[in-house]
Amino acid sequence: MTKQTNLQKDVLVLNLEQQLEEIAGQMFGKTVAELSDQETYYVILVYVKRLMEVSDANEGEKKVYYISAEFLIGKLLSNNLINLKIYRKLDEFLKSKGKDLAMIEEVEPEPSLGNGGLGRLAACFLDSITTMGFLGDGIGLNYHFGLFKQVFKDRLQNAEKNDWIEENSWLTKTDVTFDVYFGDQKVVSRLYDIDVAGYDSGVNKLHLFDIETVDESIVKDGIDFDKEDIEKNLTLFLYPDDSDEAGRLLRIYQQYFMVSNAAQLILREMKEKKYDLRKMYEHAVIQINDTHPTMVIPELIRILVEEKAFTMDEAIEVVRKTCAYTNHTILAEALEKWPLAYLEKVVPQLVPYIKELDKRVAKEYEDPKVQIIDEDDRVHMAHIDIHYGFSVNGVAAIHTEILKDSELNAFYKIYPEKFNNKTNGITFRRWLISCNRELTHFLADTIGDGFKKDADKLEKLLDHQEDQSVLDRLEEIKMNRKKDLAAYVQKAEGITLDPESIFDIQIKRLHEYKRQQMNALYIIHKYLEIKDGKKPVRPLTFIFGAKAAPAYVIAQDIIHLILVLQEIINNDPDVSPYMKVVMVENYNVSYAEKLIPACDISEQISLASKEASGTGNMKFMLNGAVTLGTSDGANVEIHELVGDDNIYIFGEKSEAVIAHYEKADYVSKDYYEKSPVIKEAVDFIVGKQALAVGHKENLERLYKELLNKDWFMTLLDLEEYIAVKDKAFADYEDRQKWKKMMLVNIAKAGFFSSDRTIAEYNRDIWKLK
Ligand code: 8GP
Repeated sequence: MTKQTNLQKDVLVLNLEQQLEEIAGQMFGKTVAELSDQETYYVILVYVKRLMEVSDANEGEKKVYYISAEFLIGKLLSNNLINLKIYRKLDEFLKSKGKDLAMIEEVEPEPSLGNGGLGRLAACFLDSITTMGFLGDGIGLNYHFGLFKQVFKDRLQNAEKNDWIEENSWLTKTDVTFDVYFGDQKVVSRLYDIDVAGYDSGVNKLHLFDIETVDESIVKDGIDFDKEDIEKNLTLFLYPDDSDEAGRLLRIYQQYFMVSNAAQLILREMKEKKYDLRKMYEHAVIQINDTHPTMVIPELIRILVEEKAFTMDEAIEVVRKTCAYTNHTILAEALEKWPLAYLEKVVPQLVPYIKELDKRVAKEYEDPKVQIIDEDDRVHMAHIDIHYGFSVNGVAAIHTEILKDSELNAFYKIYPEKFNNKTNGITFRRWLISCNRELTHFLADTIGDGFKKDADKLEKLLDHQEDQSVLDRLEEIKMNRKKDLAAYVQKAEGITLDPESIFDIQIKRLHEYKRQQMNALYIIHKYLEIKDGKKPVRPLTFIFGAKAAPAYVIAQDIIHLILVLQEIINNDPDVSPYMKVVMVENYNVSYAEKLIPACDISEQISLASKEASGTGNMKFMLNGAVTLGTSDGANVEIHELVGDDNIYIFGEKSEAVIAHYEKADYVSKDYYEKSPVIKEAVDFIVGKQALAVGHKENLERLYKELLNKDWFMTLLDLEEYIAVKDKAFADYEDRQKWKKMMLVNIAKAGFFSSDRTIAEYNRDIWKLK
């Protein structure tokens, strides 16, 4: 980038006030002081986009392309201002015009481009890749309604379309279009870009492909639409319902659309830079985020063979050296296996290549577990990645070990050198600097602001463990965030929270393996204790936030149970002074940014072996919450870092859980019958009180599921969970001890910066300069 553009940026920053006044005049014919918050947001948006446009792009001889079905980026205004280092300047200017930047941030709609952990990780990675000065772009789809909006009606989750794209947005329409073929059917794509600004660094891009014929008006009731009209529906929703064949086919259409565009974009950039395609791997590395982008492998091979005169052997070799795969889950349901017939229908041109890849594997290896196409003619997408990529990584130490030892053991035996661990991380720019300004300022005053670029510097806080004023300030800041949250929840949910109570929070996608139902059973247990006259020393507040996949019936039932408990408990005058339950509606990134800083106890209670990593656990720790969790995912590494005294760990270990699955010897009813405490809590689900408020069908189904199946072993750990949780609540009263725990958790969080994770990806996999 030339000096000229740097200068341009400096001038824009220097003239921030004049620029904003000018844009306000052009857009609305008003001065900044006269603008509404909404208008002010649009004016700032235009200004910040201009600033990023003239910022230095990151440069390099090699680029990482992070392909992902989701990018859960959250609102962008605050983060962009922080990363561009103009937050304070803008804040002061707006104040002088009688405006509050925090209120303006509220106006921004949250992009609906992601679902859960894997999507949020992709967003943190883009921030860190850019901040660390690497050349790296994200590639995904521009979903118009993305993930559904959750609305509670009659204590049930309803799904509505999430209409997030406004006329003025962070998206920039480019003139890049590609032809994408589904067999003989041609569609034309259009690229939209979102600039990604690094912290005190250059910019990269998030490339989002769309189709111009998309028709939002075909979505009628809730989120229903004609699944067969690909030209109209292709980029409407993220993870469209796949409970029928049309839905599953649509997912394949989306995946191919994503990777065909990605392959064309990458090859175009290779050509523009006059790189030798035969050495593509020296200039490009493709990180395949879970299996949704897997078809990029056969697609690239196909193009190299059909259009670039490569032999099959040559194409396979080049692509193998370019592609790396990240696994985010061992849940069978998430390991994609597409019937060959579906691929024949959607992308017949890829099928000969997939068959060829399969044939080569079959020739070399007999083991049925490592074949690409199985006996039922299903294509195992992860197997393509593992055979035809150069790296396979898990996302936390224990997860990678499980992949090596059990889930992918047959592959590990063939390719031990491909397997590596990359423990997840989070960007501190969003999950500390942006969401908890007061804590950030206090930390900077106490230990210097080096931690903003080098997260390990947070450890300096350990020198202040005996410093009473530091401990007291941490407590005070936590109280301030709890008050902020209480005010917000009052407004958003109409529920009054007591900031003096303990805030116990479980926020994540709803899934049986994450065991929100176990938390609900604890709440029932507590409720009955209080009814019995055993009151907690201090009131307790249990907060949930979770969306359930619309086709996942039991997950909906668990939401229903929690909403029923919320109703019963909050309206029971004997109990509500001592405990409250709230399930916040439409939990998303913006809500997380309010909930996490206000949390005392972070619930990370998945069945050991099932949560690949978790990243919420890291965000909570960084904001001074103490983890109550199982030995699962990154909890294990948090435990190692903070030591036994600064975390509450309970439950069966992963080896024992895996053994239960192998021997098929877990019988939930045995636990129910053995323990009066468990029995009482489970029976409550279908007791008179619950049925008076809730729906019989949902509650009975959940009850039966817990008693007769309980695939994720809720009852296995329930008694220990109750004991350890009670211990944590009791310890909270030793305020001095608790404040030190908060301090140690913050101090030890540095390891979980996504800057560290990205440095490791680069060192071991990407090798960018
Ligand atoms: C999540 C894992 O469940 C979580 O433990 C991990 O921290 C996160 O990925 C980032 O690595 N997995 C998913 O979000 C996931 O598998 N989503 C399915 C929709 C594909």
